[in-house]
Amino acid sequence: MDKAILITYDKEDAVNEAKGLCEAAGYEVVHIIQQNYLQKPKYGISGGALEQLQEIANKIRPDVIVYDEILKPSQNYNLATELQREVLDREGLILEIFESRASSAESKLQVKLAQLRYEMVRAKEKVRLANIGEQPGFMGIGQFEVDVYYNDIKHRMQTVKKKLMKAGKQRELHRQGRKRMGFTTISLAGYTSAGKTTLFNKTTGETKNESKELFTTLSTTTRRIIINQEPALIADTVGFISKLPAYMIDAFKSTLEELTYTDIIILVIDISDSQLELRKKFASCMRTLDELGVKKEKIIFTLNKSDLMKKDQIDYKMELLNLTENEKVVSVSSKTGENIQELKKIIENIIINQNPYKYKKNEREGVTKRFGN
Ligand SMILES: Nc1nc2c(ncn2[C@@H]2O[C@H](COP(=O)(O)OP(=O)(O)OP(=O)(O)O)[C@@H](O)[C@H]2O)c(=O)[nH]1
Ligand SMILES: [Mg+2]
Repeated sequence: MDKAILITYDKEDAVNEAKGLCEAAGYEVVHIIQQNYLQKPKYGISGGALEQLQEIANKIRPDVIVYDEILKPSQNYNLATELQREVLDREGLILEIFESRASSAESKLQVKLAQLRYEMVRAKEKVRLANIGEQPGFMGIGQFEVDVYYNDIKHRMQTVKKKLMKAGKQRELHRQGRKRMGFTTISLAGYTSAGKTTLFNKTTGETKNESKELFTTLSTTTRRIIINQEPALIADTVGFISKLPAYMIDAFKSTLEELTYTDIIILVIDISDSQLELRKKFASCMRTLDELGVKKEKIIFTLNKSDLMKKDQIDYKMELLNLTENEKVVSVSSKTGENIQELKKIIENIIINQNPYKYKKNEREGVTKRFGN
């Protein structure tokens, strides 16, 4: 396994998440440098910290230095030159994970687009440096090569975007089809590693990959389940993470867009997280859902991993997230199956409320309501 030195914040949750990302990308973290501030102009870290890092890197000889924030191209260049090693910032790291995980044609395209955007930012910086007459540094290439390089990226981006647009249209058609057939659609959403796939497997009898590694799921899987004797569609989705640049969310837009059109969203929350992590991740999820234009009424707040917590701890955390008054809250364990029936009941009620006429009719005809598969 390749070795990494990790530069991150002086906080336990930041360290854990960054380590998780490194491991998901296939790096073993052999040393951690913690800083309480990470946005220093020239190297991202202070001169003192840089010296310390140089010393350690000479001893350990890591394959890569991971910087748990977004670095400007010039900062990345400065740092890599000083250390004579590859430097990977948070964006680059997440891109590596996405690249290794993408399996469907669409997710591969989405990752490609994100990578090209990442390159584009760097190409722009090269153009800027070339324009002010500075040696672009990176590869010591001149204005002409920079232009060629820039235009090439632009061109490739257009090609990928066109293909993605086609995939998006295909999705739209599927969506309309589902609507015509009267299917209720349910999507699982939540921070990466919250347990979406585990819950998906539990409710559908599927055996999709679940793992403690971050970003196990990158493409959407949809399955049919029966609610009130009617088929509904439930979809597993890509997880959220904080400090992700807008363009990356944008690249995954057509996948995430499903959340905008879905009838019900099961927001999976890992209740076993520390208070700090819990609040941070919750805020990050709510922000992303809001940006996608999801209505709050559609959300079922599902506090997962209840098997790891005592009841009063769960109650306390529910209060922390301001969810006590909300009737669409349920704590479950996707592992043991505890309270999954409760969750299904909430889904049932929402469906009945969303289609009052249909279900009144069923009642009159004496159809018994049942949820099962
Ligand atoms: N104890 C416990 N562990 C759980 C529960 N649900 C999920 N897990 C574990 O949490 C980890 C993450 O689960 P996943 O289902 O892969 O999470 P995800 O939200 O799909 O994650 P990504 O696809 O990576 O975004 C796995 O190791 C699961 O076994 C639960 O109810 N209790
Ligand atoms: Mg998953």
